[in-house]
Amino acid sequence: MLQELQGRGIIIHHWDTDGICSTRLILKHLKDKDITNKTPILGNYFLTEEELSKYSENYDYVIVVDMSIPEENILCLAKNAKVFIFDHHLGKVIKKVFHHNPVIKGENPDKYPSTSWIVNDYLGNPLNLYAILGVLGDHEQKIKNNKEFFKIITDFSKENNISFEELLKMVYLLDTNYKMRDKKSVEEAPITLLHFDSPDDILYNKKWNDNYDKINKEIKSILSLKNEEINGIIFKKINTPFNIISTITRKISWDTGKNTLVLNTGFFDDKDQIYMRSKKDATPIIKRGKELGLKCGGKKEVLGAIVPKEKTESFIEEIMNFLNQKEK
Ligand SMILES: [Mn+2]
Repeated sequence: MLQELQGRGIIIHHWDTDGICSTRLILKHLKDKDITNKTPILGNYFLTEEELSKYSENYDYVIVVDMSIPEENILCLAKNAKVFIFDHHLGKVIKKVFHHNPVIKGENPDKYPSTSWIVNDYLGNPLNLYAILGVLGDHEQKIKNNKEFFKIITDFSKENNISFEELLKMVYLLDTNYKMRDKKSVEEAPITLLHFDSPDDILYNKKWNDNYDKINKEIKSILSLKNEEINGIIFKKINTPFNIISTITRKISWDTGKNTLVLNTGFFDDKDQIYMRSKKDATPIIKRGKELGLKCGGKKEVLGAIVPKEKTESFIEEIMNFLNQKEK
């Protein structure tokens, strides 16, 4: 279906490894077309008015990848362009466009662990490095709990003589682009990958390795600070200009096995970043955030939100209450 598209196209993708690799797969598939790629302003799970008008007026088709942007954004894009969505985040089906997301159609998320996997499958490609890196990007070490996919990855690494650690390192390197707040480099990454022919090209990329060292230093220093714990919930307040809140949250929640809530006051001037990993289904609190008019989204056990500073305290309190409620 994508092959039949005419005119100018644009891919709007998530800034992380899964978004970058999914975009790389689509760009390769559509290599003869007039197509470009952009990521939203880093940290925004929506498009601004300016982005919306630019993208809907200048392109014949828009492919949204690995991002659950608000329905009204999608409908706005769909006024003048054909819209396709490939995603695995929670949300509701947008019927007016081509919305390929097996997870919201009721499929088991464990069978569709990344957008790269969904895209690769849709394109009918054989297994490849990029399909795998997207999976690993979204799950890291946790993929070991998904027997089916851990086997796929282990077999792939044996056949291609790449260790699991090297695959994981590739993910960290690709993710450095957004963590350094470098939107342009995020957008260049899928194209860079098109020109690579060996995994070593990723592993030994100088810029990504330099980024990696800087980010690691910041993460280490943040993790070395003592965590606050309230009723068995880890609450960590950080103040960093780097886009590492999801990494910090993951690390703490996976290391402690506890519900984890992180607040970063250092990313935006007028807004805060909030990130939560829960042991129970996060859907109700994501829904609540949306009711409150906050920019938020997430997955099975994850909430990410961007909150005007004056609303931070009350939303943190709601998340705490949500985490304290016994599961029915
Ligand atoms: Mn993803």
